[in-house]
Amino acid sequence: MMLETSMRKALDREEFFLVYQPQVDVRSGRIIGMEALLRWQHPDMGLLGPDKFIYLAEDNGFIIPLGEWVLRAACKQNKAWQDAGLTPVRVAVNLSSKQFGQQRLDEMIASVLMDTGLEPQWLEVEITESAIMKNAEQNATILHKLKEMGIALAIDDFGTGYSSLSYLKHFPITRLKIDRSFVRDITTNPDDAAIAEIIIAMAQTLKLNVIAEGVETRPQMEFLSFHNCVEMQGYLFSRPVPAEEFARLLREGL
Ligand code: G
Ligand code: G
Ligand code: MN
Ligand code: NA
Repeated sequence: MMLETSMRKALDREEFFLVYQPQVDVRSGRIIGMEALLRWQHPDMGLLGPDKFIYLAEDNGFIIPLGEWVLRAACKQNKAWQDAGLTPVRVAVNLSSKQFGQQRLDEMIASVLMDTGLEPQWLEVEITESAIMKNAEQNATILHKLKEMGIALAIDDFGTGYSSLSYLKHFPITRLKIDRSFVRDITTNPDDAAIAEIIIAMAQTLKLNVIAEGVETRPQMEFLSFHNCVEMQGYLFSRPVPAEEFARLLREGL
């Protein structure tokens, strides 16, 4: 069966699942959040990452029900962990630009929060610069509604888009995620180091939180924390892990 056809059946068959990657405050060493990342356990093709099927779902419209499923599953899981007495943390969910074309994205998100009982402060949505800019005016309206609801808004892959910085003024952004392409060679490439430092300084000036992605080594971590970026995500701390394992990390620490 074509991947595109089997995708529609896969939701009913519960072949999709989420893994969670910790976000850490390196000052305390504590988990302060997690990014929910989609996986597909395909019956014939094995485990598929989003790079294998998200673009198809975006092309054929399936991203709308799939994106809602992801949000619902992430919020439900986070609420369940809170109810079980685990340290409350926020969950970050990736949104596709196609979901903004959806009528009433803000209402969909509000109803998921209502249904799951998760308070909005524990949800963050991640959007790329290009997704925001695709339909800037309409998106600004939606994002302001999310902000009024108390939901956090992170810019994913920050620094890799082609957009002007002026959108930072017009959108209610709460966090910048330094793209991992700048982090990779941060200790050896002066240009990457300079870019990361500028993003951190800009976030401070604009009173935004900043988190570094793709942190894999201690020297990268030390460079970033020396330059006042203390929130990090990457293999140095943990890979994205299944729910049961994430619960254990929350309970016992990293
Ligand atoms: O988890 P992984 O490193 O394989 O993710 C690869 C890409 O897929 C990342 O850019 C990530 O933002 C994207 N991605 C992961 N989960 C989701 C999801 O639930 N929805 C959307 N739209 N993108 C996702
Ligand atoms: O684009 P987005 O930031 O949503 O993508 C997150 C992706 O980054 C996930 O696919 C995740 O598996 C991957 N990732 C997370 N930590 C690391 C890391 O330390 N190194 C690398 N190379 N990839 C990472
Ligand atoms: Mn992301
Ligand atoms: Na990213």
